[in-house]
Amino acid sequence: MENAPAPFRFTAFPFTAAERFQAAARPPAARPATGTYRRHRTIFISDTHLGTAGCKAALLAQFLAANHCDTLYLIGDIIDGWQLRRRWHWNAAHDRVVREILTKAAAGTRVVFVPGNHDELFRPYCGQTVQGIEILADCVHRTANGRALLVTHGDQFDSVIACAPWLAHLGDHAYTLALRLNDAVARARGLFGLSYWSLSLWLKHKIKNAVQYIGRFEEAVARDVKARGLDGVVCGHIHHAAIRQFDGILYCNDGDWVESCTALVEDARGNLEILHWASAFVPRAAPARARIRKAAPLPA
Ligand SMILES: [Mn+2]
Repeated sequence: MENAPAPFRFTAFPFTAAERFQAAARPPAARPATGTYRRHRTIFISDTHLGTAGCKAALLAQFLAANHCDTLYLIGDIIDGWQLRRRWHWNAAHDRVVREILTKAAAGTRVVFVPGNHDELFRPYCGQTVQGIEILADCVHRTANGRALLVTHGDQFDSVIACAPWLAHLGDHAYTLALRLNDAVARARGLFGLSYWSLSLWLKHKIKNAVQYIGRFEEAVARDVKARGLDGVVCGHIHHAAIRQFDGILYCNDGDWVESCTALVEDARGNLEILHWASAFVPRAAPARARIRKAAPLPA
């Protein structure tokens, strides 16, 4: 057991005095009225990138407060460890997200954390349970209608990251810049009472290469899952929510909370759908309600 990692302990998150002041000055997230709470069998979220300025932590905390589930899967890139080496960003909204997750775990929700590439620092702790949260390298989720879905972050399918980590980090820097512009646009729209809209998300959808990349990623994941003899997969990583069929394999991606603010939810009968939390969110309007984009009926 000499190679076993030391038990994981929560340590104080690194705050700066300025961040503490900013956090205290912000109003708390609008908490939806009790009647708007939604129950799901399962919620899958990923790519929240807590610790970065791009994380839509206030919306995420609001989503977690308003949506209950039996099982919550946190599918990687939840806390952005890469950011620790640059400028760590943490405020009261980021705190609320952690508190909502821990509250769910304490209240009996099964919470499973599958680390991704940005939070690979948690990978040595796979197999441990911390504060009621199971940390697993990956796992199989069985839906209410009996389908076996692989739950994994998905970075192992990304040839860029697998072959050249420096290329991924370079791309990450360029992306951080796009996200900063994104927040300026969001602030301007907020001043005019417009709903949140993502510049970087729009750009990515417009860029042909990105679309081709997404397609290749989705196919690679589906091929691997088919070879394992499973019915489908739920992953994240590429920040592009989708429910698609590939050659009899169900491919689900729960999106992200940096741009699109999406979650994948399963109801009591095993139906899966993508929940778009941001599109219905208008600043100063309360309570915000999620617009549900109905997925096509899936074979059982
Ligand atoms: Mn990732």
